[in-house]
Parts: sequence; structure tokens; C-alpha cells
Amino acid sequence: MSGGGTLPSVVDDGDDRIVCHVDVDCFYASCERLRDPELRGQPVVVGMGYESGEPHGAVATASYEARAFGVESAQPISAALERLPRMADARDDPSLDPAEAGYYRPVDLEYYREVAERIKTILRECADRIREVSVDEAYLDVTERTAWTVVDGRTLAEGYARYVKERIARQVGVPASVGVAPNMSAAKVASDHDKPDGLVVVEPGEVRAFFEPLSVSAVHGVGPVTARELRELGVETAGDLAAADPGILRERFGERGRTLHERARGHDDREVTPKGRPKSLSRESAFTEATDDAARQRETVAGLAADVAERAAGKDALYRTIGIKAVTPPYDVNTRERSLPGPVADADLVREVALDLLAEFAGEPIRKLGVRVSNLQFAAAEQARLDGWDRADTAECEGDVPLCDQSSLGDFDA
Ligand code: TTP
Ligand code: MG
Repeated sequence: MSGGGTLPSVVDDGDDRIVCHVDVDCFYASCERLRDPELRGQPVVVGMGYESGEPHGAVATASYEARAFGVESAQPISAALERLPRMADARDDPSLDPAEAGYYRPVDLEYYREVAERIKTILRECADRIREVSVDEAYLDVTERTAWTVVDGRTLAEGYARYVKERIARQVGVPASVGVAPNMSAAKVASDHDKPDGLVVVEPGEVRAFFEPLSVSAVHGVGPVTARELRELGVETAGDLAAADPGILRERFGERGRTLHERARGHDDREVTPKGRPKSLSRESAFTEATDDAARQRETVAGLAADVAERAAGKDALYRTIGIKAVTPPYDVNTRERSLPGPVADADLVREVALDLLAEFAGEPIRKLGVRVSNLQFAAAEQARLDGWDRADTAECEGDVPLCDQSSLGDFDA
């Protein structure tokens, strides 16, 4: 950020934080094994739209033993069956080898949710703040529970992560991979780095080196499409991405380019906040060309302010700080904010304060404007609902949608 103030609520590089990312290994298959010991150690395929004995449906997940046969998520069951026949068929058919067959089960979401609920209870006990990303995946901020201090050649954080992992194994009975790092995106990559049953620790100061050799698609937020586009630019590894020209990335991918560049460099300021309870809410709008037309600028800010206030109202959020962002050519990001004596939910006030802050830029050309409310508080009734782990949707933050957690709510600096 240059050319202006920084928002005090934005954390620095957060090198002292300790974030764990927990992701259960082949979750649905692990749940099936939990209630049917016959499946343990065996190839297991869980099919969406699958019915016993039928070839219909698609693979929701496969155990690692089944993956070794080439079975993977989203594959049609018929294709999976070609690679890995059903155990029942193999037993009846002398031309098939039961040692090269697997168990197929239909999805039973209700049961998986129950198991997820048991895991969630443990995770809640293990961290001060947790963010549930999908049915089998969560970020934990454990900064207050442990430390990066090294004792006998290991960090205390590693011991703590092992404790979390073992509690899940012992109390619930499913294997999970855990990544520990000073920020969310590095923790996410770490948990994925040594699956299944992984425990990967990336200490502060090692994040950039850890990313360096990885494929660019390992960077959280780089899906197959972005990976392909990056490769066209000659960017193959996360190290290449970290070293790439930020101007070119921004040109090609917009703000997202900046975020991905930062992540590859080991920076990720996002805080672990419960889903639906962001640290801030904001909206931005870019002009096709920089404009110094004060009326247009004010009109834009007024519109953004109304939008942000409405979203805050929709979330039953009160705010104590109102801010604006003004991007001036070439790409100087200026932020200004004002804090109020107490939390409010007042659309007129958001507009007034935002316009007042804009006045400082009178006469300057502006490329982009943003309005943000922060220091949020949520009404108590709403908190109970938002805390619920009530959805079985998955992989929400994968693919080419990198800004879908709290940063999608528009954190200026995400
Ligand atoms: P993931 O955590 O992505 O996958 P996983 O737990 O099966 O395997 P691993 O973490 O070891 O790589 O998703 C969690 C569950 O979500 C998964 O068990 C099944 C479900 N799911 C689908 O139904 N369809 C999909 O395409 C994916 C990726 C997951
Ligand atoms: Mg998983």
C-alpha cells in the first residue's frame, strides 16, 4: 500500500500468529469406515446418486486405496467401476480378483453431518477462533494456546497440532491432515502437502521457502483455469509467482493477481473469523478511466455506502468504523477511516462520513473507490445461527474463486 494511511485494524504480516488448517482425509469414505470396520484398509468409493449394484452416479470421494486405482472425485461411477470393480462382483466372478476390487457406498449426508458435528465440537475446544470452510475442513487460530518456541528441536505449535489431530482420531475415529503456519493460506497448503494423515509445520520465516518449489496450482485460490493462464505467462511454480511482476499480474487478473502474488510470497493477513462474521464489509467500484469529476465520485461513494450499509443490516451487524479507499493513478491505494464513539447501524451516517472522507481527494483523478465498515459487532441471536456447522457443501474456497472467504466480503487488504 502506498500514498496514504493504512487502516489500523489491518494486521501486519501476522508472523506471530499460529493458524492450523484441519482437513479430514477422504471424509465421506472415512465416515463409512467408521461404521463398517470391514471397509478399513480397503478401497472405498462413495457415490453421489449411486445405488447399490447400479452403475449410476458420480464419485463424491474415494479412499486413498481406491485413488491408487485411478478413481477420483467427480468421475462417473461407471468409469470408476472400470478401474476398480465392486467387491461383490469380484467375489462372484472368477475372472475378477477381489484383491483388486473395492467397496461402493451411496452418499449418506445425514450421517456425515453427525460425524462432522463431533469433529467440530473438538475443534471448538481446541481453538479460540475457528472458521469452518466446509463439512470436513476448518481453520483454527491457536495463537493463544501454544507458541512458536522450539523445544527439543520441535515447535510447541507442532505438538499442539498433533494433539488436535490425535483427539480427532481418538474421539471420533477419522484421520485428518493438519497444516500449521503463521497464516491461513500457508496452513491450508501445508495440510494438503502430505495427505493422508499429514502434519506439516511451516514456521514463520519459512513460508516463502516452503512455497517456492510448489506448483503454482498449490497456491490457495489458483484453480485449473488460473494455473493454465499463469503457465502461459511462464509462471510454473509458486516461486515464479512470488517473483513475477505484480503489474503484469494485476493487468491480467485484476485485484486477484495482487492477492495471489502476496500469498505466493507468504503473506496473508486474513484473520480466522467465523463464517458469516467478517471483520469488515466493503464494496468497491472502478471507473473505466480515472476521473476527477467530483459529482461522479460522490455519487459512486454514496451508492457504495448504501450498499455496504444494506449488507451490514442484512447480517445484523453494527459497526464502529467507517472508511473509504481511493485508488489514484498509477495504482496508489489510499485509505482513510473514522471511528465512532460506539457501534451503530446507520446508513445515513455511513454515507455522510464516507463523503466527508472523500473530500480530502477533491480535484484528484480517481480510478477506483471503495467504502468499508469495520469493527463489526453482531446481534447475539444472529451469532448462534452463524456459528452453526449446518452445511455439507464442500470445497467452497477452491478452484478459481480465491476471494470467497472473508475477503469476498471485500476486505480492502485481503
Ligand atoms: P475434500 O476434503 O475436498 O475431499 P476428501 O475429504 O474426500 O479427501 P481429502 O481431503 O483427503 O483430499 O471434500 C470433503 C468431502 O466433500 C468429500 O469426502 C466428499 C465431498 N465432496 C464431494 O461430494 N464432491 C467433490 O467433488 C469433492 C471434492 C468433495
Ligand atoms: Mg477432506
